[in-house]
Amino acid sequence: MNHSYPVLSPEEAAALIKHDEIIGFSGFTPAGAAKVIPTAIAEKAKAEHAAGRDFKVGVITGASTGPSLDGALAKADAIKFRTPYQSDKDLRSSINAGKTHFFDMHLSLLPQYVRYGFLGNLDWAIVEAADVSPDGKVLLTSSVGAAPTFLTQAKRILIEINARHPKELLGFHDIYEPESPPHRRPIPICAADDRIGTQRVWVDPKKIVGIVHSNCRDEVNDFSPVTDVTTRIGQHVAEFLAAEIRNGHVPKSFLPIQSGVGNVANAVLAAMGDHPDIPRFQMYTEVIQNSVIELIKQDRCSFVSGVSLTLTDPVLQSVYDNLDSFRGRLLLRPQEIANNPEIVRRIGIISINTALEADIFGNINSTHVLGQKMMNGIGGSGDFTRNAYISIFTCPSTAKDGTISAIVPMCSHMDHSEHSVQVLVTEHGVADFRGKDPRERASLVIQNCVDPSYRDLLQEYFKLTENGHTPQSFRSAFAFHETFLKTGDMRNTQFSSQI
Ligand code: 0RQ
Repeated sequence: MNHSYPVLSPEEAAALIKHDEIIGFSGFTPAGAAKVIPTAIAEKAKAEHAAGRDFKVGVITGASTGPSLDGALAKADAIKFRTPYQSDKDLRSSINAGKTHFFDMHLSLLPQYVRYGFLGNLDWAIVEAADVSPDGKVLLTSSVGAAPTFLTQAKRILIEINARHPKELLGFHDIYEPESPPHRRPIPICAADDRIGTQRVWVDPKKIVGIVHSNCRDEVNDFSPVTDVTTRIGQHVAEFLAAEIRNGHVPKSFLPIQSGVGNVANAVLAAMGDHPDIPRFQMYTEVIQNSVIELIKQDRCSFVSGVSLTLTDPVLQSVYDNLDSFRGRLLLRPQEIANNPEIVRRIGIISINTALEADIFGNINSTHVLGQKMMNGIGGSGDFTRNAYISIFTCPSTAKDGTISAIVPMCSHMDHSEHSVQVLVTEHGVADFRGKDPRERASLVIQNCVDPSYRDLLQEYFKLTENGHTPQSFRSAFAFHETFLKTGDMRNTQFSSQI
């Protein structure tokens, strides 16, 4: 049956939302996020609080969103809980002040958590779209994320039609939702460019209670310019992979690449494009950042499957102005499919993600600054790392003008264990952990990856105890972190001679 949907103002839409309800918002790093309705919900929350009434909602998204969603709701103290990933500075402050309940999740798991009811029943899906047909077919915008699951699972739906996104995006999405166990079948993707689903999300049009028109930019921040350090990291990754082709570990035709989020990942991809021995390649990734579009334009990348077009305004516009040249080379999928361990293992993805901190044995902290403060979240890094053909982590060897060593005796928080991490790369070089025991790993990291200003200290730590399979000193394992908190510089560390 065909429906015509009521057109609402953002305020009229926000008026429908009640205290304590749970909302699934579209949005992924932060492409395709709903924007005008969440901002209006934040205003409603402020008015409710001023009138002495409680008003907080559960906020679930695909991944991070920008100031109009996470920022506005955090500033209005309107978030009851938040998952699975964030990067807005106001929300981050609220989380780290202990005011917002945030739980950090592997992104591939979020949609099935919603379907299984682990997070409670979704009252609303609030989703940005380029178009919606009278029979309930929703054309998503610059990301898919978890929006299909929110749309199918929520009791009621509000759609933001954002005029910034052209209707010609039809054909750039591949929407597929797996059945729940015990009825789940194999996900039939055997190559990065396989299509298995529909072009739009199909919903019951009776659930759509209104549409709101908007015209807002995606709130993607600029990337930091490539630096000498990030270029050297990228060159080491590219050289390592070129050698893996030469020595026969990786097929000559190469394997699909997954690349993480942030400035370092952006620079690493650019360096891969520049390396003469890396063949034209495909990507099966999550976040499609600016450098990926450049690789497609240079014809270094033949096909990219991802979840979101996390592009700065001019780069997104350059894609929209030339949609036909990207058609058939760019595909957006749900995070549940893009990050699915089954597919990552089957198609042999080479994963490249960024660490905040690594320890000398190859454990990785991607999320917590000095073990306590949440940065963004684990995102998809675990989905890919645990299942990759080769899992690589990159990071600059130091942070904050050298006062922090990114390589420490023991990670202050652990996201990826030594069992899943195969290669560590800094601007100084590569540590290849495959087939190495913990002592061998530590020697490699200290020799190849650590900044020279920390090399002697880490060597001294490693020699403190000769005992055990993984030599550790309980007294000194966090001496770097303690020293930084006391003096502002890890280089002042003095280890206790007692273990
Ligand atoms: O601080 O912002 O104050 O300058 O951390 O560091 O070097 O700009 O790194 O932008 O590449 O992001 C891990 C955060 C790296 C990102 C992380 C400080 C440093 C700087 C940022 P400033 P850079 P990037 C799939 C993959 C987890 C999710 C993931 C991330 C700021 O990649 O969130 O991988 N990853 N998903 O100074 C204290 C240290 C530090 C440190 C760096 N050891 N201690 N501060 N910094 N190291 C995609 C998704 O899932 C969405």
